[in-house]
Amino acid sequence: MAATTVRANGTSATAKLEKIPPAAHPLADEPAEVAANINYHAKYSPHFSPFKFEPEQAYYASAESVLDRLVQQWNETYLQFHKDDPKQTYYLSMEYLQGRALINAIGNLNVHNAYADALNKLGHDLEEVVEQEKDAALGNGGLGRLASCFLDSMATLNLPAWGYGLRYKYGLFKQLITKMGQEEIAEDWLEKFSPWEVVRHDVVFPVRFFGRVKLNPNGSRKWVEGEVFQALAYDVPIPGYKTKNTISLRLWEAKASSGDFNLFQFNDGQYESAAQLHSRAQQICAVLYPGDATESGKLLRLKQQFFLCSASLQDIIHRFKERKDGKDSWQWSEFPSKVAVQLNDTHPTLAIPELMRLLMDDEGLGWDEAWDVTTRTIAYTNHTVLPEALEKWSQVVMWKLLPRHMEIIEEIDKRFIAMIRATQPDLESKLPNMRILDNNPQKPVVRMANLCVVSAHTVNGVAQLHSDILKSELFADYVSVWPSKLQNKTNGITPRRWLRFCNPELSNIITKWLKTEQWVTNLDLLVGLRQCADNADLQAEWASAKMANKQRLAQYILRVTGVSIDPNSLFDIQVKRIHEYKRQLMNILGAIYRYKKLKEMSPDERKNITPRTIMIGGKAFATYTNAKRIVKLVNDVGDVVNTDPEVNSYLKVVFIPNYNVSVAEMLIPGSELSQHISTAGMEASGTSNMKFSLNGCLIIGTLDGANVEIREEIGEENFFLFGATADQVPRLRKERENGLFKPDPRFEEAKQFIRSGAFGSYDYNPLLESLEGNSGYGRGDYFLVGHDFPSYMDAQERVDAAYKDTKKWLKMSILSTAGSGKFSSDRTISQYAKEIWNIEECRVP
Ligand code: NBG
Repeated sequence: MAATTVRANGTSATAKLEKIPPAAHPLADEPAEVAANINYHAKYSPHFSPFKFEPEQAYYASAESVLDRLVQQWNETYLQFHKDDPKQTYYLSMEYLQGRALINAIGNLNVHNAYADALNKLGHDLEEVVEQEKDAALGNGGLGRLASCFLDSMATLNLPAWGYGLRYKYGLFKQLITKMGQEEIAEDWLEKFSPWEVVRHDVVFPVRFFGRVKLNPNGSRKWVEGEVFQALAYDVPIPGYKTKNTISLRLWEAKASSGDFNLFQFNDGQYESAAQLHSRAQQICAVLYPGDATESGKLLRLKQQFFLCSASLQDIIHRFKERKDGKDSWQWSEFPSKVAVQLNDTHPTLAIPELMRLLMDDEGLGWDEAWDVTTRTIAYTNHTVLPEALEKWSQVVMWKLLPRHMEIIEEIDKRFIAMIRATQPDLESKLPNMRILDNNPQKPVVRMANLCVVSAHTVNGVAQLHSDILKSELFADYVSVWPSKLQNKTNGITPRRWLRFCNPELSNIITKWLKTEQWVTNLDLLVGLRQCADNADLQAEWASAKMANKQRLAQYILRVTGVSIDPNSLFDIQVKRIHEYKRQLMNILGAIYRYKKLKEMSPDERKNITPRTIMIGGKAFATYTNAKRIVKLVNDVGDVVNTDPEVNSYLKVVFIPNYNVSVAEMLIPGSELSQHISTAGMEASGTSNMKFSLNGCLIIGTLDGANVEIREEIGEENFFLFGATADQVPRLRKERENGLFKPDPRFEEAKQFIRSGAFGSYDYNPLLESLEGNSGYGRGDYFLVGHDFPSYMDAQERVDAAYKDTKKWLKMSILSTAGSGKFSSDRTISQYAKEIWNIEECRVP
């Protein structure tokens, strides 16, 4: 095999390279021309010394070859947008979890096979080449991945839209599992370079921090002095699926200018102070979510947020004015008919006062006109109801960093109060909670979510249940003021990355049985599988695809953890950020109970047990101690269970290290059961639940987030439901406080087993304490693990029984895929386009 020879020395590939003459074929789609174009890049866009053509070199040359075509399509798309001048959407997000780009790009461009053949001619294997790419992980979890799925759908639907974000040097950390548990190490995705970004040296905007507000003689105000950095644009192409439309993800990088470099000081040996502003510029985009425990950490995060908002809005205004230039007369009031700005959570809230400032102080608009433009332009998506995740910025810090914006925010707050008093005096008592400023003298803060609700024309939640909770709880007071401001937009995922490309085996079966590939862009067509869910041939094909994916996954697990798992066991997976509300602790307690029971059984009794492999993966925030203890516990349980010869053919527990987009692409196709078991009312939506279900994986879960809708779509008989509902949670917490909670013996037994030292001597008491007592900080089982545990274990028994009936299980699996059509991000984005942004497709012919 070519790939193995290459891995051995790379010389065979170099020899093959010699035989293919390098030639520029930017639009090649025949393997021979593609190979020539790859070779062209290997020769004439060199990044390495010329003697090697190993998988790494092949990756960079292939990516550059793909970029040729993307650039062509990109330019055509820009041109089309320029010509048609449609209303455009600008999606502002502090996070994008793009993952790898190569396999996605050649899939969307429909040149996958051509690249596979071309690389073969060059002595390489596409799969191995693809593995060379580092994940672009400029995000934490669901929120960032959602933004990336949205970009894919915007491009595929030919929508005139842009993504804006920051070009962090270090994205999400790499998770290392050691004897101590999780360790974080910096992941430099730009270490060599990213072939997917194009720096736009002509797109640069100044961004100011600190300084003061100057009052002009005419009464206008101007923000002056302070520090000024340059925001430089790096564009990443986002190709649509089988369309020429290719849109941009514009990532800003902070720079200081050469004028800020003190040559005199430098020559005088004062190297640090000579380049002070340069090193401060580097800090801005150095890391995603710098720790904010310290004051300087908080300041840095606020700087990042403002940097994104200011650069993006200047760019948006610049583009708007560019179109208007040369036209006889135009008005700022037309701005909202050309521009829609979507705030992805509250992180880019400063776009609101920044747009006000740019319109008033730079463009000379009055308050009322600027406010009218701003509020008709901006919309806000809420992604959480967790109080600790609702951003509140210290007024003291804000006055220091952004004095003009604080003036504007105070004015918005003042006018909001006046409006309520004038129009809804009955809400007077609610005002302290509704207003933007919280002037608590101990710690005066700005409530970013309130600023968004007051200023945006539309506010949306991300699943029906979540949107209902926003209306009835978090934002309930605003509903009577603006009855139609709150909407729901249930999240979605791109079917390209999350089925078509990550699971080609299953995709081919679906295409064969539906007799069309249209489902890739019209996911509702999957319902067509329902009528053949009982068909023995389909079931056999379905089972063999699943088995192939499970085997691939088992090899991966062996490679990264050293644990060998049995592809004939039930593959049960929970992967997501580690958080107490997501209740990985319940999962591992269940595994512990299962282990204990297995130990107590006779060999004959064990023979009736459904063998299981429980896989748990996810990153814990570096300073979140309980989350880290959970990671440690899963690893410790795995160490004991997996090496216990008595039971380890019936149970394995594996912690999957460094969960990220690429790992998800491997895990999800090989999964049979996945756990989405958050405390009801706490997970806004979840999106991995959609990915698993789309890939024919059954869900055990609570009535939370999008689980509710998934269950509705696929049928309740195909969903393993358990646990309290969202409306019961407050009462259950009260009852617990009043000492009325009676734990299930199974729950007590599992905890006791940990305390007995069965999984080592690590001190798990602080973690277990969180489940004890009826009240108190970090106690009293706030997430209701104890309450839901018995119904969870019962549901797990139903899973074991169902898995024994292979035909039934396969039918449920097919029905999961068949019912997942609603969860395409194409559906979500079409709804945003129609119901929030009011934009239409602008297709490159
Ligand atoms: C997350 C929610 C998820 C949801 C994603 C995408 C934040 C603040 N929220 O449930 O926890 O699926 O957003 O909407 O990261």
